[in-house]
Amino acid sequence: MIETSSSKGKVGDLSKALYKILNADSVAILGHPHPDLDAVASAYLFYYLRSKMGKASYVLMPHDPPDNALEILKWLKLPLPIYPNNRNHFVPENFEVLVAVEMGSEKRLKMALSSIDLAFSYSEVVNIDHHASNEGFGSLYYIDPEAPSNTSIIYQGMKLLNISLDEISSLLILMGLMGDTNLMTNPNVTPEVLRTTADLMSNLKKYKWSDLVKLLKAKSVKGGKLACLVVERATDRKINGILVRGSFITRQDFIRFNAKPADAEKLVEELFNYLPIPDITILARYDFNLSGTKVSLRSGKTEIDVGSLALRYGGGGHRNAAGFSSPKSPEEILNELFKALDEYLVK
Ligand SMILES: [Mn+2]
Repeated sequence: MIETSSSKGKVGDLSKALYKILNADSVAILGHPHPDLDAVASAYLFYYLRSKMGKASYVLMPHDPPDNALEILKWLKLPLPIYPNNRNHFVPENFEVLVAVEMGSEKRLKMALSSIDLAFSYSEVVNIDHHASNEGFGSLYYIDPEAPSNTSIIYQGMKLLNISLDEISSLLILMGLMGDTNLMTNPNVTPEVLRTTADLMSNLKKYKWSDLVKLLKAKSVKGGKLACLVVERATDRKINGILVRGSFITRQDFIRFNAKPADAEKLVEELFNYLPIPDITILARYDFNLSGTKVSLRSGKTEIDVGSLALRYGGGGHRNAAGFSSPKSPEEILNELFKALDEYLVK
C-alpha cells in the first residue's frame, strides 16, 4: 500500500477573509517564496477587485515571478509587482492588512518577508491558501486543501459575496487554475474544474482563450535550454510497478545558461511529456538562496501521494505536487530519493 497523508478539511471563514481583504483601507499582498502562476494570479485578483472599488494595494513578490506570469500581467494591462529585480517603488510604512497568498505555513511567511526585505508594519494578517500544510494563521484565514488552485478559492469567495465576474477577473482565475493543473493535465482536474473553466471562458470577449494558453505554455529560451538538459539527464526507474523519472540541475548549469530559478520552476512537469509516461517525476535543482537543493515531486496518479513523502524531508505540498529543500547536492539527493522510494512504494 502507498502511504496517504490524512486529508485535512477546509478551515476558516472565506466570506469574512475575502471581505476584509477587499474592504481594508490599506493592503499589502504578499506571494509565497518562488511565486508561481497561481500565486501571482491570486495576488492580482485581490489587487484588481480592490482597484475596481477605487482602493489601492501593493503587490509584493519575494522572488522574481516566472517570465510568462509577467507577460500575462502586461497583456492584461496590470502593473507589475514589486520583486527583487523590480524594487524601485514607494511602499508605505504601515498597512492595515497583509494578505498571505497561498503561503503554505507561517514559516514560509517569515521567509517571504525576509526576502522581500522592506521595512513596513501591518496590523493583521489574512491568509488564503490551498496547501494542506497551512494550519490557518492570521486574524482571518481560509484554507481549502481540496481546491485545485488558490484562484478557485477566490472564485468561490466572489460567489459568496455576490461579486460579478468580469473578463479580467475571469482571466486571472483561469491563469491560476491552468497553472496549478498544468494546463488541465494534472490528476486534480475534475468535472467541476472543467465546469468552472467553461464558466470563466464564457466571460472572455476581447481576450482570446488561445492567446492565454500560448502565454501559459511559453517559457524563456533559457528555460527551454534547461528543459532540454533536464530531459537529456532523466533517469527512469521502475519501482514496484511504478515508473519514477528523476533529473537534476546543478549550480554550473544555471551559470552556463545564465538562467534564473524561475526558468526551472515548471520543469518537473516537463518530465511527463516523454514516453513512457512516468507515474512520478522528481526534479532536484540547485538553489542559490539555500546554497543547497530544491526538490520538486509530482505524482501523475491520485493514489500516489508525494505530499507525505515531501513531509518526511521537512517539506510539504499536495498529494500530487510537493517539494522540500536539502543541503545536499542535486545529484546526491536524487539518488537518495530513488533509494527511499524503494521502501516508500512498497506493495
Ligand atoms: Mn497554488
